Amino acid sequence: MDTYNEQKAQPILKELKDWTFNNNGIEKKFVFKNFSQGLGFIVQVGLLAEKQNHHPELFNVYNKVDIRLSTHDANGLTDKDIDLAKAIDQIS
Ligand code: H2B
Repeated sequence: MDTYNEQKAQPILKELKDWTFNNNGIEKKFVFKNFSQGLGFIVQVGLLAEKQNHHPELFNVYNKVDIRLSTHDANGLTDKDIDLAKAIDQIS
């Protein structure tokens, strides 16, 4: 599967909302009112991930949720990550 390096990812990042390229993946930080809102979001992201059979790295501290997307099988950023990022943008 083709991977995008930071330079190749630039035009694609413009189609996404506030994702940044880092360490061969893309990352975004979300802040919610409280833990419960953040947890609800994590569950929604989990359902999208299951639907797409592509899974995010999730990090949660109280009302904050950090998401990192990269394709482990390809060792980098692929269209699978872009598709999941677009779906996450739709629900956030
Ligand atoms: N998610 C991510 N982020 N990277 C992968 O390489 C990956 C995945 N592989 N979800 C999938 C599942 C693979 O392990 C299964 C067997 O399709």
